[in-house]
Amino acid sequence: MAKKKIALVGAGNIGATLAHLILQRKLAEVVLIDIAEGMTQGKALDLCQAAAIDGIDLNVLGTRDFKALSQADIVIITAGIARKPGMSRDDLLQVNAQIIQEIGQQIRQHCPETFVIVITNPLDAMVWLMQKSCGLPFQRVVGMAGVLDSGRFQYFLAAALNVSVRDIQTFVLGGHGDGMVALPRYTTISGVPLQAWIDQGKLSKQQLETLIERTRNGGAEIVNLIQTGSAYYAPASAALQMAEAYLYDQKRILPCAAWLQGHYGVKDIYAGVPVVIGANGVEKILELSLTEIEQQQFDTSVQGVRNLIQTLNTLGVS
Ligand code: TXD
Repeated sequence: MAKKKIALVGAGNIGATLAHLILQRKLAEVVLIDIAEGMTQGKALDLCQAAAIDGIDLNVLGTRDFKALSQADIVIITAGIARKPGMSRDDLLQVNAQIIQEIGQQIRQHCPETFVIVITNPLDAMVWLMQKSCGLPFQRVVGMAGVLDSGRFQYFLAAALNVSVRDIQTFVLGGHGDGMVALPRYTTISGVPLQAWIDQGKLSKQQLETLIERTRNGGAEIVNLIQTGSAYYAPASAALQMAEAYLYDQKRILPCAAWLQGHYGVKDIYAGVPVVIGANGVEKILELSLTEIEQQQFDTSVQGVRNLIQTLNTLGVS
């Protein structure tokens, strides 16, 4: 079987971590594209040597030449600047928007059949801009955030309940910002609704609210600790799940930033919702019924995305 090819545009913290994970999972050959050419070629060479040590016959190319995008099965975008302490994800808007536009044009030119996973922040607005820039069908341009945010909530909840992370299923929806929407009503522990655990006194309402707030601030908590950048191991693992679902046609149900056309009462915008990812990209959007309060939270979160897109339009970026 022909080897698959994943192009990573951005060879920084997330990009390089993702490259190593892809090799370790023997998922695909890797192309690392970055403007920092020496760093990129150095990381690629190091990764090739790691693969040799691990007995993995997959190559990694490091380059700044976007022609290397050609024939990529998947393109994952981490290019851009990351947050520093005190910065919000929205503060990255203008700088990263220009980068996303440039990369979108390269994808349009070199690999118009690919599947694009955007990671760069502010995520939902960057996915929207990427789709407009590259012109690929909506179902082949998706954003990674919900898998990360859900994973953070999963980790906090497992620790609070002293259960395995493997037994927790949950969704975090909406924009990848402070308004993201955790859904305790759709959270289960080994199939048992979270509410049953609360009713049995295993978790208080206050504790739950604290975990949800910590999830919303999950990115800032790590930025404040690291000081020189933002989270990268968990974002890389989250993107890998999406890439595997696409390459292996797994029909995984994952929370991702997807194009909404009336789903959840929202039109013409990207926001985090549960989707089915398979060989055709975003194959289906799953509509969960939301309470009035959940819907209000979702709408507020989506409005935050609309505000960013409005700012881009005002800046003449679209
Ligand atoms: O859940 C999520 N989606 C978020 C996304 C989770 C965590 C981090 N989030 C965002 O991902 C973060 O706010 C940044 O916008 C991106 C990438 O984060 P990372 O930590 O990987 O940033 P780095 O280490 O600064 O790497 C960015 C790389 C760096 O090597 C630059 O040289 C490169 O991007 N870069 C470019 N590559 C190609 N082309 C262009 N124009 C370019 N500009 C910068």
